[in-house]
Amino acid sequence: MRIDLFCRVVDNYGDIGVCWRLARRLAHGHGAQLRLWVDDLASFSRIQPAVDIAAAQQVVDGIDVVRWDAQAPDLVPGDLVIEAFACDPPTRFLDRLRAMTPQPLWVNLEYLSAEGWVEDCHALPSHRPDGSLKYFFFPGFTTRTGGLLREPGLIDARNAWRDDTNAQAALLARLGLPARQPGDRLATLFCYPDAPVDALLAGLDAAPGNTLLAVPQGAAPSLREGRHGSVTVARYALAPQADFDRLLWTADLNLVRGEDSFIRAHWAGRPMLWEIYPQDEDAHWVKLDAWLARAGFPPEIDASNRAWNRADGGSTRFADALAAALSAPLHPAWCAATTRFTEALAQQADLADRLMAFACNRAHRAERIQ
Ligand code: TRH
Repeated sequence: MRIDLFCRVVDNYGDIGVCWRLARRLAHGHGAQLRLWVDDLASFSRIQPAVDIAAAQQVVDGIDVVRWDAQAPDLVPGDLVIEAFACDPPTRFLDRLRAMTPQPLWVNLEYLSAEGWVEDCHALPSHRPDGSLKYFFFPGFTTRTGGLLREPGLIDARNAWRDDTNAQAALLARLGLPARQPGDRLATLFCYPDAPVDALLAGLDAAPGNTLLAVPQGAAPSLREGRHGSVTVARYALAPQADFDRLLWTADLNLVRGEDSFIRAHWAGRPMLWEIYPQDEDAHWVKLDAWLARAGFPPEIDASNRAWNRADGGSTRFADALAAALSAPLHPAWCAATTRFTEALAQQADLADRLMAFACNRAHRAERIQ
C-alpha cells in the first residue's frame, strides 16, 4: 500500500514523535511504501539524527521524507492519506485526492484520550461539502478505539533489556549520564517548564535510598545539575527516539508528558507520572482523570498524579505523596497495578495493525461498490 502521512510540528516533539513512530510501524511492520511530509525537519532531526535538515526529499530508515513547505513537490496521493492531528495537507494535494476515483482513503489521526466518548467517534466518516470523505481515527485504551502504537516484540525486547545490566550501563554512558550505583533508584524527568520540580526533589529526597534523576537538556530549566540531598540531577542531550525508549525501560520511575513519551512509559511497565499537555478551559483535567480511572492505580497514586499536574490547589502535597508512593507498602502496590494495567493493554492489537485493517476493509468495500 502507498501511504502519505502529513505531520505539522505545532510545538515540542509530540507531533513528529508520534508520526515518526507510526511511519516506521507502517513501513517496517506492514511493508507499506511510506511518504512522510514534515514541515519542521530541525525538530525531526532532534529525535532522529539521521535526518538532513537541508534536504527537500530524502530517505530515512527506508521512509521517503518530504520537506513540507511552499516548494513541496506536486505528488500523486497514495492509497491511504493520514493527516496527523488535523494538520491540513496542501490544497494542491487534496485537489488531486478529490479528483481520484476511487478516492484514496483519507484519515485524520486524532490526539490520544482515555475518555469514553472516543469509542463512539472512532472510525466515523466526515462527509465534506466538496463531496470528499475523511474518517476520524482515535487512538485509545480500549478495543473499540484505534488503540496505541506498539511494535511487535516490544514487551519481549523490554524484558530482555531489564536483565541486561551491561546494555543498560552502556546506554547511560552513551547518553553521558553517570553510572547507576547498585540499589540506587533511576528516575527520568520529561516535563513542561512549570512542573513543580522543587517538590519533586523534596519528594525523592524524602523517599528511601538515593536517586539518579535523568533530565533532557531543555526540560525543567530551573533544575540545577548535581546533588540535592540524596538526589543527583544529571542532564543528557535529547536522545534519539530509540535510546529514549530504552532509558524509560531502564528506569524505576518515569515522569513523562504529552502523548508519545506517555504511551512509551506504559510499555516500559514501571511506575509513571504523567504531566498532561495543558489545554484551554482546563479540558485536560477530564482527560487526566479518564486515564487514572482506566489505570486502576491505588488512590494515593491518583492523588500524586493530580498533584504533579498542580490540580486542587497546587503541588504542596506532592512531595509527601511521592515519598509515600516510593515507600512500602504503597510502592509495591503501585508497581503491581502498573504491570497489571500495561500488560493488559499489551494484549490488544496495536494502532498500526488496526489502521491497516481499517484501510483494507475500506478498500474492499470501495471495490465492491465499484
Ligand atoms: O514533546 P511533547 O510535549 O509533545 C506534545 C504532545 O504530543 C502534545 O500532545 C501535543 O499536543 C503537543 O506536543 C503539540 O511530548 P511527547 O508527546 O511525549 O513527545 C516527545 C517526543 O520526543 C517523543 O516521541 C519522545 C521524543 N524524545 C526523544 O526522542 N528523545 C528524548 O531524549 C526525549 C526526552 C524525548
